[in-house]
Amino acid sequence: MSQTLIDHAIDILRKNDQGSYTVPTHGLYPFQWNWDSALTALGQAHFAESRAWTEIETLMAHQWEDGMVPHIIFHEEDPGYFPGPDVWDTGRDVPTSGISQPPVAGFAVRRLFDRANDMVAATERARALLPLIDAWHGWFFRCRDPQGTGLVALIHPWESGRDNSVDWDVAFERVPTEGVEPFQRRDLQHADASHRPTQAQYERYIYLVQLFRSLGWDNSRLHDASPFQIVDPGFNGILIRSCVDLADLADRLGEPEIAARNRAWAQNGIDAMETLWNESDSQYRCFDRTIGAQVKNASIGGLLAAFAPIPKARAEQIGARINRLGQNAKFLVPSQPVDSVEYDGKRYWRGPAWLIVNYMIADGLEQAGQTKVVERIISDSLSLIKKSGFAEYYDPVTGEPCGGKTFTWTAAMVLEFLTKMKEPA
Ligand code: 9WN
Repeated sequence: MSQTLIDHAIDILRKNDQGSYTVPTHGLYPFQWNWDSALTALGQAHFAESRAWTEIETLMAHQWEDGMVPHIIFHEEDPGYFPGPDVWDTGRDVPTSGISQPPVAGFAVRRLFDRANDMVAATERARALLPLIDAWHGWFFRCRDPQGTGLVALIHPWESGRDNSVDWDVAFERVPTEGVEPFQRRDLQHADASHRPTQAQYERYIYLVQLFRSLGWDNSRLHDASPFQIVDPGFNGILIRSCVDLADLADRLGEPEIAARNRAWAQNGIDAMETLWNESDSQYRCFDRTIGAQVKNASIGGLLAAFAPIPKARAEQIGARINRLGQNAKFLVPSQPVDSVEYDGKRYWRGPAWLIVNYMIADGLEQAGQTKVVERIISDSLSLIKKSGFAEYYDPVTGEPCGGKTFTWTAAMVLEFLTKMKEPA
């Protein structure tokens, strides 16, 4: 069984490979996405080590002069996706979007390096990526944390990677829709409307894009100008983990300044993360920076923070919380608790389980010694694949496949999980 799954996963990664970057899935997402690529490289490394490095190099080749790494790179024209390059209008030679995405590349590069068979190539390629990722981290702390709190804010739900999370609902009410240019969504041609964000959410997504565009995509202005500023523990957990991993790599590659800088960012972030802890939920919560208050919701964002080296006691509490969530979710980890009023088991980030998030939570909890819950997360993830194939995400109660099919990062995570866990025959 394992070998069949491995062959299937490799087949998907190959079919979605465009040569120097990989599309998340044909049709629905026909370009390169930022955190998709970083996690995809981990899967590629199992059968094509050099190609894995290329995936991240292609992403970083489109970094902006200010350090930002865009969330989409529009390598080729494709009218099948909205919003395309004309809506973003960022003025790049190869068009890109104008916001970023969870910076998981620092973690991915370190993992590629640790596992490399060709150490000469790995050293050379990691050394070239190191200053680029360092500059990206610096960009986040400069442009998304201008007050120096230690934690960065998202200024668009697409930046979070968890586009329609319940976490954004209240803050999103404050984003107006007046002046939004008429548009036609393309996602509904490829996926079931009941699995996707609503029209009202899309209008606000586009309002923010238009606002940032009107400010010339000047990142020294966007944070303060945005009516949407959310500090997400999951996003910050990814950034912190990438800083820690980049620092370790920098030490090994003889770059002490990069190491020291990233270690300091990580430590500040870990200290500040404590302000997001919510004792009654036994997990972290988002913080709405525009009004200065915690978001009253306990989503997977507050669990994903465990990807960072948070205090052991916090990791234990999160492990226990995930176990409790597993009492009414057959398949861990639901992106929104099944017993919450807003839960919607098929609608994207409002309930479904995602393998990439499972992977990052499992990895962080494993480092914290939470073996039992990690085993359940991995076993549930593989059960979903066996039951429903390589989907974009899954209903955590029924296991039904949702969103896009033959999905790249899902396949990459299966290769990762199968190397961690011996399946029963
Ligand atoms: C917008 C590609 C991306 C993921 C995101 C996921 C979804 C895009 C969309 O697909 O977002 O970036 O158009 O819905 O939410 O996490 O990177 O797989």
